[in-house]
Amino acid sequence: MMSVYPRRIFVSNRLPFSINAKGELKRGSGGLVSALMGVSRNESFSWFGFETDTQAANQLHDAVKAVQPQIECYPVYLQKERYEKYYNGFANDIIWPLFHYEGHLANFNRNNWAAYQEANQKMAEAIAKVAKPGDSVWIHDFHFFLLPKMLRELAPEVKIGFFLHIPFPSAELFRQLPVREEMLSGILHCDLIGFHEHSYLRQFIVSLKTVLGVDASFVEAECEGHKAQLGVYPISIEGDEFKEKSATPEVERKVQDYKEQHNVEFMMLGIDRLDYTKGLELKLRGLQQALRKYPELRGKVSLLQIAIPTREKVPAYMKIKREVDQLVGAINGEFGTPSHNPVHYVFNSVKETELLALYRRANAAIVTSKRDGMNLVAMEFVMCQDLKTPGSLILSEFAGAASLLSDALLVNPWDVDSIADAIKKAFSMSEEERFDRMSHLQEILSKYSSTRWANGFLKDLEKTVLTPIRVVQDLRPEVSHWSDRFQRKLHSKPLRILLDYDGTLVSIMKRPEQVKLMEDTRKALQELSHRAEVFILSGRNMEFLDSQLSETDLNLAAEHGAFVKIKGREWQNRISSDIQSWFPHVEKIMADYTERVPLSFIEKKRACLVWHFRLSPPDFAAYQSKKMDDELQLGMANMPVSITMGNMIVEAKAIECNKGNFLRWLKQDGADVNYLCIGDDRTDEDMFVAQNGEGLSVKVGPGKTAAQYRLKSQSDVVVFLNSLIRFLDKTTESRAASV
Ligand code: GDG
Repeated sequence: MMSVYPRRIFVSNRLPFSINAKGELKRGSGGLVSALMGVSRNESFSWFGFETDTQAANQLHDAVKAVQPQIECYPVYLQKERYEKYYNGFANDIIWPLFHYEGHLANFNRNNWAAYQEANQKMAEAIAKVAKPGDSVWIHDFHFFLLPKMLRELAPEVKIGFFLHIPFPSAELFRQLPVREEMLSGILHCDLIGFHEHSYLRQFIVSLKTVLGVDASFVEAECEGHKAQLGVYPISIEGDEFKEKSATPEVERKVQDYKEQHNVEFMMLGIDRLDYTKGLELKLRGLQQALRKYPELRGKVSLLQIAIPTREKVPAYMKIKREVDQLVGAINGEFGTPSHNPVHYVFNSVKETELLALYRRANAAIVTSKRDGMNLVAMEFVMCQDLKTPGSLILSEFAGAASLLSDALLVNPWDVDSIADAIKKAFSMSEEERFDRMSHLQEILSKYSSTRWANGFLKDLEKTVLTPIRVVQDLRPEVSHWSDRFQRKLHSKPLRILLDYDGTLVSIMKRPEQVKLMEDTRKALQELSHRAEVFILSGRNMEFLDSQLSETDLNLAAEHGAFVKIKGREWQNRISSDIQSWFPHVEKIMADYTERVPLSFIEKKRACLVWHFRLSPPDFAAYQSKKMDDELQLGMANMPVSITMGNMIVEAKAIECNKGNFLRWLKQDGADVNYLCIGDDRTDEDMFVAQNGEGLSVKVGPGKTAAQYRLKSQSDVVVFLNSLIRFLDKTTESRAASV
């Protein structure tokens, strides 16, 4: 046995092993277990999962090790009541319906959300105790959206991969989720995120943009300085194993039994958990329509539907069970005869040999999921087919498997005629066509096994290069929450404070001219200016800053620092570059776009031109703004102007109009002070970067930043300023007392 270093660590809701009531060790089945066991056949690996039984939690690690020495199984104990809330209350009751486009069934509840957070945190802590730098941690599925971020905080040097086994829904649906930001920013701390299908990845990217404002490509998303690779990795099954297992004499005997029991010309098979996503009622309606539309099928076609009981106490599941029961009765009532029932319905699971024999016996398998991440049943049916007597696969185009299995008879399950016609087609299909389709399907699945799937993902994860991430610390506005380090910086030297205006001291308004400084903020600024040197550093022009702040003792810097007014003096011009070389050209281009985009307008200053589109139709204007940005970047490449896209603006400004440039200019006087910079938007990042890790920088609101700290929202700023005043007074008093 080869031991690999760095190690592979797998994480799933439950472990692949359990201990039953008799104390026996049982290995789980299912696609994921086979895939991961397959990939790690000759290597040691670890696996983490929840366990609610204390005894099993204590015994599992050693019990597994005794029979499979290469596996380190780590059960993470969770109290039954907490597990219920996290697993059923949040994962199954919120994420599952919402991600399968059944948003009306999602029941959001803050207590269950708290249990989900707690479960993710517990898992992160358990893994962090074991994982070493460089190890790869592969997290599976929707139970763990928060785990990547939590684990990253505790073990920053492990590689973290995440695979979603269910669809990722459209952004329009995803944004219904009350905790949408937390879920997305949690997962973005991965190094690699994988999906079954390209369309799921596409929807994920749209959600990143809509919910977090993060621009991502199909291969990469960057957030808070960390890069996550993105990819499509359709899962598969161990096809050859299924082929072999389904051709054993034991299975063959069962096939013969079934042929005698189900003595019907054309037997269709359905194997689904009785879940509302699987579209059982649509399948039955499709069969009903086939029997109505094509009388020649009556008495010759039947459906054996195995419905595996699941979540039986949940109302939505009770409802679908009632509907299926009724439909089965109705169809058998309408088309049954004393010797034939068109639907044979089993509400129970079957043993593996029975399952294999049923796959082999069936003339067709029928999958009509409304949404399904992949659907392994369709693949298993294909690989169990004997090519001497091949059957047909009827497959919903809303199952991820449809993107791999294009030789199936693809149906839109919402269209009863589409299902009915596919049943008729499968029934009448020539042996030659069945062979062609099935042999092609088998060829695809033999070349692409679950082991390959897992290997492909792991190889890509192991290839990723860890981007060192700088964690932006949350800063609560009240002094009692400030860290010692933060407090030391504040009082070690006199303070020079640079404050942005819009979005920092005043909230962003639809119309910039409507902005007004609140009285409590003005008062705080005035007070602060008696305890520190305060600069209001804004993109606004001199007239505006004068009109809003003239009666204060503040220093003002307009047009991103191109013009400065030190308290008690006149405005001073810092520009030395040639503005005329670019200004008229940029103005002309912006005027063209203003004509094209309704309600956009140009704000003209002395050394800046700003094109605003905050009132315009958002998607159209966002698209035009990107075109404008391209055009300006290209056209003005050699001019002393910088072009940037900001929050609903495109801005062209003289190179001196830069908050970083202004900070460097201030520093030239060599004063022995600490700089505290606070701002909310992209232009403020220039000053955060120019601080070079010295002093203190605070970003206001969400989003990527170079700042060290973050205040949650603009309304926190005034609370913070008042706390700062009290803090400075207190430290001055204690300094005076100690002299
Ligand atoms: C999730 C996604 C995605 C079923 N009944 C019996 C039985 N099974 C086995 C099948 C198959 C598995 O369970 C079901 O897999 P699916 O893929 O169809 O569905 P989910 O469990 O919902 O899985 C899904 C999958 O993750 C993998 O990424 O494909 O879309 O929802 O292996 O054989 N096995 C036995 N008796 C049964 O009665 N022995």
